[in-house]
Amino acid sequence: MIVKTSEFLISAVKEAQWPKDGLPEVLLLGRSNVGKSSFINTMVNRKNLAYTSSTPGMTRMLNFYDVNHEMRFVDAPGYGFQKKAKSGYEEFECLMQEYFAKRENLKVAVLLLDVRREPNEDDALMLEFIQHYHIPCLIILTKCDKLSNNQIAKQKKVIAEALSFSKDSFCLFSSLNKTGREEAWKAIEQYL
Ligand SMILES: Nc1nc2c(ncn2[C@@H]2O[C@H](COP(=O)(O)OP(=O)(O)O)[C@@H](O)[C@H]2O)c(=O)[nH]1
Ligand SMILES: [Mg+2]
Repeated sequence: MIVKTSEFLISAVKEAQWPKDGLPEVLLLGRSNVGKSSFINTMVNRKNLAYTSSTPGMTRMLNFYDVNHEMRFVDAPGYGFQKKAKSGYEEFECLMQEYFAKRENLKVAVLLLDVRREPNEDDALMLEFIQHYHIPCLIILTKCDKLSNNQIAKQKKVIAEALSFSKDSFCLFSSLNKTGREEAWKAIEQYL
């Protein structure tokens, strides 16, 4: 994908605010701080299109970003902080269920995982959730700049086993040095 234009559209708190057209959407999912906003910025070659924040859990909305008037990235709230506030978790679940169940624009879910971490229960649940709705799922391992190639190879195994997912289908990504950007675009474009 050659990105010519990118723009923030809306932070939607309810379905009525979702864009009304047929453009394909790529949903980004992952624990707070995994690098979702940085991923969007890297993919569209912008520094601050998506807001990178150190205060997770502040948003209960879907952020829509247009790319080339051809497709959209949809940034979901990070998960993994909800246990502290049950009501927050239910809100997250409702929001995601509504989007998954109703949104015909949704073409692929991109699950971001920190390459350094073993996936936890939340990650496994998120993957089950995606599979339950029969949405194609791409797994991107973020922050690859933090590990050596050797360590990355080991982590790929650990993560694949934890999620029963093929390690060969992982995209390795770094927003810091932009590795994996082309590969991630190629993987995403297959679904658009
Ligand atoms: N070293 C490194 N840091 C990253 C990378 N991606 C994100 N970060 C940092 O991780 C933190 C959280 O990133 P952010 O994109 O806001 O995560 P989000 O909560 O999933 O949207 C920020 O301090 C980013 O600068 C990466 O690929 N490499
Ligand atoms: Mg973010």
